[in-house]
Amino acid sequence: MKRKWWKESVVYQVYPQSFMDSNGDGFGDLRGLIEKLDYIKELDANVIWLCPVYLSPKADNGYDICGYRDISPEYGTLDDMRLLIEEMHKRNMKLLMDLVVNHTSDEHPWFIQSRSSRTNPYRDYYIWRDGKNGAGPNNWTSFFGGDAWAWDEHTNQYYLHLFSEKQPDLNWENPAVRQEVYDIMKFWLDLGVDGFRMDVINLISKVPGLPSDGDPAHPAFGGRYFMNGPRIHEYLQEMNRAVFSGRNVMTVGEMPGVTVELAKLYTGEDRGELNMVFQFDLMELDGPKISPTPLNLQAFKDTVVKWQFGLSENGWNSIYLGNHDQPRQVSRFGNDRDYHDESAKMLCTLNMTLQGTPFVYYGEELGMTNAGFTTIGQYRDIETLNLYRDALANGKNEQEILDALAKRSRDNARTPMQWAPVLNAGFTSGKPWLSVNPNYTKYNVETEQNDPDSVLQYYKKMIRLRRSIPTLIYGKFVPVDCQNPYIFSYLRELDGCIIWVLLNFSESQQAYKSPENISNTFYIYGNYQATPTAKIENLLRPYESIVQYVSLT
Ligand code: ISL
Ligand code: CA
Repeated sequence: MKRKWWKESVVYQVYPQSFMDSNGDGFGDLRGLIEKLDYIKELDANVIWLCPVYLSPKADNGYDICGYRDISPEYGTLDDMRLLIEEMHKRNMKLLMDLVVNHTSDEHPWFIQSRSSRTNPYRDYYIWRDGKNGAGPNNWTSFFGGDAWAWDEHTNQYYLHLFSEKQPDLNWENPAVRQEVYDIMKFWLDLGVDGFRMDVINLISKVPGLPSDGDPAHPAFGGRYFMNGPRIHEYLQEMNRAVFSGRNVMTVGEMPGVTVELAKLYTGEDRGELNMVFQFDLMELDGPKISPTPLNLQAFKDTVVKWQFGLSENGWNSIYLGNHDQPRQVSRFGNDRDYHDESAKMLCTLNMTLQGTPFVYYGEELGMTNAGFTTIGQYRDIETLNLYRDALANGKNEQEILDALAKRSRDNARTPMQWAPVLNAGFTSGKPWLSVNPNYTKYNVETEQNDPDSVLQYYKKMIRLRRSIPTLIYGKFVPVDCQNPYIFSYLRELDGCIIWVLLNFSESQQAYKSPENISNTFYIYGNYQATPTAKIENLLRPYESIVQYVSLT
């Protein structure tokens, strides 16, 4: 397997609106992020993925862009961006920009032109179609609820929007659109950024003719025809030739609906497409957002194993359990009430010991939890508000909806970063755009810096281990005790160096099996004090995690 800097990196994801507000307007900004670079550096994450800061009317918090070469004034200026890059490079850190090019804002000048007349030169920058029987041309639905087609009265056609109506899809079939995107990417690389996280990038190629989902006429495309279309590999390869030649960048493509088989193509070493993808299999194990179901550990393990095996030879995984679209990982996969610290540390251990590049979402390193909102008025996210509206209209009970949102709304992970046990958690001196989680008094940077047993200290230690032990980066993944319903256990092996990871996903003590030919173990790190009990009786305490060297006979 080839060694690469982006395989040896740990990425820290910043949701800029919620990270640090430098001027008291309640919104995080670039100056705030710059103030906190030393904090991220000390964590030993070396790459930052910055969610969108471009000019945007913010219908979807910046994932609706109307100026790709400008910064939204709430975040700062292009000069602030230059300063951020300079300050990061000084610290040997790299910056990934969020590239949102499946769609633009409806307020982007291209779309304003496009919708002005059927003959406008920009008409074909977007996907316009005549309707069928008084509705859109096919049955596609928006990720944010409702029809994916919006009627334009002025030109009497529908346009496609896989997200909100304010996010019309670009027409990648048009070579001029592709050229525009490549020029934008070069602009940012020339400014000094080190790579891109590409938003829903497998949606840029749709199946020709835009057949309705489920239409059996196109068996090769799996029944969902707005994703992984026939030209996707061509586009990504073209992008590489046009933009990345001669540059040593990092790329990660966000891909709803991607399979292991497709990911092998997207990340294969000699294919010239992407370094890694974000897959959604683990995010879809606990039911739809509006009606969540409990997690099944066996399914979780099987999914991790499938991806670890699938991309072990040729390709590369990204490792994440949370981001700005998902609930907080300790609330979802751990137990944020009775075993908060133990389970937050256990999940950190998982993230830092799998094969693939780990992503840490801001605040995860403190054990930040779901928001705990109880009324709809507390939420701001467009997806959440639409889900609520649609579910109510479908006759669902309001309390059930609120319970579901409390588990799965995207706003759970967007509450302000918890810096200190002071007003607004030290995030802003003004009124935060989204409420601070009241548990900031307990889980915050200042308090956790001073507590040797905190989740934060554990992250610092685990990230350092991850980055300094080649076996944890490149080692082969070998599952152990596969059918254990409570414990996830696996080896990582490289050049005779073997590391054994044990993770208890349950609230009680559990027995585990050792690999058969084991002769000796040497404890590296864990989330409880090391005791002989675990070794002798093969028992793990609630949410216990242990990382150890082993020798085999
Ligand atoms: O979380 C999701 C899956 O249920 C979707 O809400 C999410 O929109 C999807 O994963 C795609 O996400 C990306 O593109 C969206 C943007 O809202 C998300 O924040 C972004 O990560 C549209 O640009
Ligand atoms: Ca601000």
